Amino acid sequence: MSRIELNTPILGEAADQAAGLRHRMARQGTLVVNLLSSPGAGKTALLVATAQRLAAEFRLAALVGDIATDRDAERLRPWMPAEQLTTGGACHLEVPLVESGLARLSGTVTDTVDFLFIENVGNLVCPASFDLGEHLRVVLLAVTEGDDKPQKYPKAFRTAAACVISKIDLLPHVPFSPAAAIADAQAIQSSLEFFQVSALSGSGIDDWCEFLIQTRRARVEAT
Ligand SMILES: Nc1nc2c(ncn2[C@@H]2O[C@H](COP(=O)(O)OP(=O)(O)O)[C@@H](O)[C@H]2O)c(=O)[nH]1
Ligand SMILES: [Mg+2]
Repeated sequence: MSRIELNTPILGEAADQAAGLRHRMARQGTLVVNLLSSPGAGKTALLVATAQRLAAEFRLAALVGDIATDRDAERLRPWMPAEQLTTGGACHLEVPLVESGLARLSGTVTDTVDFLFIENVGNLVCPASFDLGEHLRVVLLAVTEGDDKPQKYPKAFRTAAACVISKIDLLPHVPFSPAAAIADAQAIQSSLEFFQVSALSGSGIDDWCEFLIQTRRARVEAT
């Protein structure tokens, strides 16, 4: 009986593309950070708050995925070069779209950057399955979403290295237990690092930015 291998070459090609991008970025000293969350958890707001802390010392750039519009790239451009990746309906980003964004960025970013942030399409399901060649995957969970989400969307938490609990300024107004969310996420992946931040008040942003700097030092500066 003959056997037909389905998917394998395509998945192999995608893995090679992701590994190639990761290696190329590490060699030039760029830490690639892939941000995942449901829509509205605060990815763009976190990037603005991050840029406000880091832009004086580091070169930053962003690629922003959305199904439609370039509104997030517009929001980020006062702070860093940013290009929108419009998927036209697809629920996640893939490496070829990231590469096309990088090619467009090279029009404005002549030098290599220290941090490349990729804001994924708002969705806790599909983006978890696609390696974009990042060095650091971060999942955001806003306190307004409920502390039960890690167990409901385990892959996003299993594949991330860090979890940002966002909008903590709203904690007094919503029934959300950071301890419960952290315990559930740790049950999925014990090595997750947690940050409780508010992009609005700035609370927790310094620790988050220090983590980014240390991760860059460990992952790409030495290569
Ligand atoms: N209270 C509060 N609101 C926030 C915070 N971060 C983002 N938001 C608001 O949440 C909404 C969605 O934020 P946005 O950054 O667009 O989320 P994204 O879709 O994940 O990029 C906007 O109305 C933001 O102003 C925060 O730390 N605290
Ligand atoms: Mg956004």
